[in-house]
Amino acid sequence: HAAEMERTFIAIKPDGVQRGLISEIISRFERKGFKLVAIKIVLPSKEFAQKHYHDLKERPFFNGLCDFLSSGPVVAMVWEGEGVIKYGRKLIGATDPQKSEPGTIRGDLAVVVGRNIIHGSDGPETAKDEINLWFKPEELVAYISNAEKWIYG
Ligand code: DGT
Ligand code: DGI
Repeated sequence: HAAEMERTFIAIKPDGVQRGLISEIISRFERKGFKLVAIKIVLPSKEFAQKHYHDLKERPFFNGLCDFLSSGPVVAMVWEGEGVIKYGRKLIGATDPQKSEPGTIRGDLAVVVGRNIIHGSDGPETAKDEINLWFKPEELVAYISNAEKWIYG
């Protein structure tokens, strides 16, 4: 199944960290069967936040969003697995927690769009760009998990 393996960038934002939701969020990805290949806690600068959200620079909430992302520690991660980019978004739920289904991370754990606790890459191109922005190549760890043969058969 190595050919179908993909990687996505997932970040627990300052609200998720401050609310003590790190383990809750990690465990949802882990129990699903996805593999953690990079993780660190960082305090992004405002300039870094602007790079991360560059696609949103014309939006009225861009400045507040970048202030928010740089306001506290962020847990930056790379998760690997078949379909992890698209299914990661499904685990996360809709951008606006009022519209996220129960059972999703935002649906279960957040209330407003400006404090939606988690970020996940929205496609293969952004996944690649965001992984490169947040991580050096040597911070990504490739390894065989013994669970894989039970997850993928
Ligand atoms: P803060 O955290 O002190 O920057 O204030 P919040 O809690 O309102 O932060 P946030 O990130 O929700 O919004 C930042 C700014 O962006 C806020 O001053 C209001 C503006 N904003 C947020 N959402 C929208 C929106 O949907 N439309 C417009 N026009 N402005 C918005
Ligand atoms: O990929 P998502 O995080 O689900 O959504 P996105 O890339 O469209 O937006 C990035 C972040 O910007 C989102 O997690 C929260 C914030 N955001 C998006 N739309 C709005 C917003 N924040 C405010 N305050 N108002 C919005 O309409």
